[in-house]
Amino acid sequence: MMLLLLSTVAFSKALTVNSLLCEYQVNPVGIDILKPRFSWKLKSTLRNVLQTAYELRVSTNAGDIQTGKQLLYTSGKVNSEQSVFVSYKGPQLLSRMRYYWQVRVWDNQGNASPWSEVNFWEMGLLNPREWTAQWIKTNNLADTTDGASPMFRKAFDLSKPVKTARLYITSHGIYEAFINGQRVGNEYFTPGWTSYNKRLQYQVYDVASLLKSGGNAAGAVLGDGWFRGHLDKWKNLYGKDLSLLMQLEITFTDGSKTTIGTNNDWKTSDGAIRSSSFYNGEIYDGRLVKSGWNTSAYNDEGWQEATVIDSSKSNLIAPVIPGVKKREIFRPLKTFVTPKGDTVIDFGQNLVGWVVLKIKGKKGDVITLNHAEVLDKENNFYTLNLRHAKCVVKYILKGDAEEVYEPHFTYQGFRYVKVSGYKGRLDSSMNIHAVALYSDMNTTGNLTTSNPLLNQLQHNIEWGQKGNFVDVPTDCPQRDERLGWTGDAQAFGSTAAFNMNVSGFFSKWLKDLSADQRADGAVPWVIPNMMPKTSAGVAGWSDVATILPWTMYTTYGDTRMLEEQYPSMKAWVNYMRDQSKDNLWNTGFHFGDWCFYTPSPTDDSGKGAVTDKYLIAQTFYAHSTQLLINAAAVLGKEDDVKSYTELLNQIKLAFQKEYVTASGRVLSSTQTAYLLTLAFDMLPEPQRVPLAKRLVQNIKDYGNHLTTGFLGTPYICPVLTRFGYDDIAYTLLLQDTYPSWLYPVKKGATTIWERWDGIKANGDLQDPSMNSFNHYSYGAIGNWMYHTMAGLNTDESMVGYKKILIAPHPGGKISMVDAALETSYGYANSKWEVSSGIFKMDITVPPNTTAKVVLPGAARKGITESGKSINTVKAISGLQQDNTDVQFQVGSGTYHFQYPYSN
Ligand code: RAM
Repeated sequence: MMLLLLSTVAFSKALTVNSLLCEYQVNPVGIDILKPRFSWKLKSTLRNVLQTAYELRVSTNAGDIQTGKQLLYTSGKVNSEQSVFVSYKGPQLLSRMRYYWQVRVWDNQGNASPWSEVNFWEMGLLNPREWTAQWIKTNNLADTTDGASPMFRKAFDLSKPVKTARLYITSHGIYEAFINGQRVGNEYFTPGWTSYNKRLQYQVYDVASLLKSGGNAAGAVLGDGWFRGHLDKWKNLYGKDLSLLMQLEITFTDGSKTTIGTNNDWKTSDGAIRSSSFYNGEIYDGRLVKSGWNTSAYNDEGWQEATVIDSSKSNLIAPVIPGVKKREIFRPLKTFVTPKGDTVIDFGQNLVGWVVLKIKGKKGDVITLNHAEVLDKENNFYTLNLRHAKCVVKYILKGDAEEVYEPHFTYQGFRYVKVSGYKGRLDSSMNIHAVALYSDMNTTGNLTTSNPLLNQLQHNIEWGQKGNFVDVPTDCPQRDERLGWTGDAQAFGSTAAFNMNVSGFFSKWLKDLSADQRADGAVPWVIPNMMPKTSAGVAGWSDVATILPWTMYTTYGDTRMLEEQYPSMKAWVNYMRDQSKDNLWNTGFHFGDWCFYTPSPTDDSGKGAVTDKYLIAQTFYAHSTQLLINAAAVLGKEDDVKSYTELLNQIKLAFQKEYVTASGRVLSSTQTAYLLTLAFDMLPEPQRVPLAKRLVQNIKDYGNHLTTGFLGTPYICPVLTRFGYDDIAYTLLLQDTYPSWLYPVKKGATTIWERWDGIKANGDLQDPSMNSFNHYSYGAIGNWMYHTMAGLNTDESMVGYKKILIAPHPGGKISMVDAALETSYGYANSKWEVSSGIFKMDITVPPNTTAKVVLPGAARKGITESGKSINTVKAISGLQQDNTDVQFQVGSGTYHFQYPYSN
């Protein structure tokens, strides 16, 4: 009887588990993590749900796992609330093996979930010796940067039916692979950009469905990519030769196996891609297409033998996240002729990707596409700000009935496309469209307000992120730069983590940071580092080494990542310590508060907001040390906590001695100096409030404008809020004259600009040598918009949103803010609305989390939840009236609060 009862409880539908992840992916094929971690989400119709236990099981056979027999590993029932990053603890995992897993959970309401659906992960090649394929290159002497793309092919016969087939592939340069004429996978610019000499990713594809019995062919085309293409003023940075490593492993239904690997049996030639580079674009000659070159029937007599080269395989790694994929499609908004006579298409959005053509014409006709982000004052096509990047795509027609073309190894940042040479009609939305390409990350955040300008700002922040998260976080996506600038990434990281799931994206990039960090601890300006070794170790840029791991840890609760980055974090802090004299870091080159406000054309009255670079260095030295201490505490490194806490005290004392006057003034008298001093607690408690007053005065002195650059901007609204100046924070947020966030919005921006005045008030464009219209740094305000305006964040006491802090700060005459976030536990929502003296607050707290809620401007007795007194809600505890707020803890579920409110 007892048993029967238990089993009825066990299959209650009130609780299910879904959204299974292995590491950062759903069903990853080809990982090399030996202790992968599992995450799942609970789904429940009830309120106040916490997981009390879980059970995991793993099998190498999908059928067996369902029966619970012949399991490779079972965790047994583990009493734990952990549902994110739960580590595999079973027997050693083997190369190539696919593992199936599922999970079930129990909750605090007496429910047990059924077993989840079965997911899987598959291991890559764990030992470099398992690569029997050889690196091959073309022996065409004309094969150089900007030259024609080399192609490789191999025909082979399969006489038995195929059971499984995997393609393991990487390249020096970027590749597109084909089997029997079909493109393999849906990723672009593979194998992606990493610190190639130390870490080169390979991809694994399930290609069984592309094979057939009889004649087959495998092939690949290579492009310069990051490997030998132009990067800044350099090229051939990782080598001069493009090469390919491709290993096709086939298992037949009878259990026998065969491997087709690159070697000197492979044939090579070139074809239609005459030149292809990220900065310059692509030249494609349709007349030179070698039709069917990647099929078995093709006659490759004229092709040469590929040359085997001796190149390392010991740097090969499996990716932790998928690469760049095609995302949104844009149809032309309008096509027009400029005053200079150019035919231009406006796609309505500054996007990053390319244009797809579907056209008809005569053989040999040339269509040229130029790309631009903006038009100039006279509405002419403007490309000066692209500097040396040509951004031109040229397509030479074959003369077929209809030709479809898109570029291969290039991408452009553009809103406008100038079309020349085309004689057909461009007005039909069918024949030309643009497609955005960026790293495959799930959108997690959604923020809407009652203010359309703020909604456009949020849109611009999101598109700044999409356009610049192209395998690595770049500063900009259009000019001859597009590099992994560290300062920009540290400024924007926390905002990025609201908009999209960036945990795998940044964990990949942070590994490259560790790989490229100098032996003395200096962190390069850009990651992957392609600059001289001396381009390293600057305040506010190199600090990405501590800031980003900490942000990722607090957002996603990824302790292993923190542990892996810890040596890098510590090395960076030690570098600053080693540079310092008497605990003061005041040497070396620094970028300072990049792109801060300066009046133009002259600065006679000294309004330029120049912040002393060494003051900045000292504050970031302290900040990084603090984050190192935080990480050490999480990881249980008590000795480090102790010694770096002592160091931190010395750093702050040295700061006070050098940069703070007896009356509490700080050198320099700029917003950024005040902000960094306050944000990083550089002053003793009693001096902070007076300094915050100076900050506010300074903002007023500039007519309620910010003057901050890349380093100060992320802190301005958070610091104002912390010291009780929400009103000033809102004034800055809603300011729409230069310099401000809404000024570009009013000028028609669809992305975040590099400079506060990329387009000046009179319509003139800023200095073309530095005027990107897609540079996400200033988008760092997004963090405050989610965190404070909407009031949605993780509670610091339980990171990764295990406990959520819902504490909105209404203001700025905004009547509605609605922020939703897909956390690691599920959907969280904070929506507030003020109208006719009533404050409405709708919140959703995902299962297996709790929230601390702070209702602003509330009196306890006036609050209702779903129409009933708040006192009657069971899931609420610890109700407490503060000065003007009411706070409490709440369990999972959706709640609708309402109370009288006056603002
Ligand atoms: C510029 C980049 C980047 C900035 C550095 C200092 O070239 O665009 O945004 O971080 O310089």
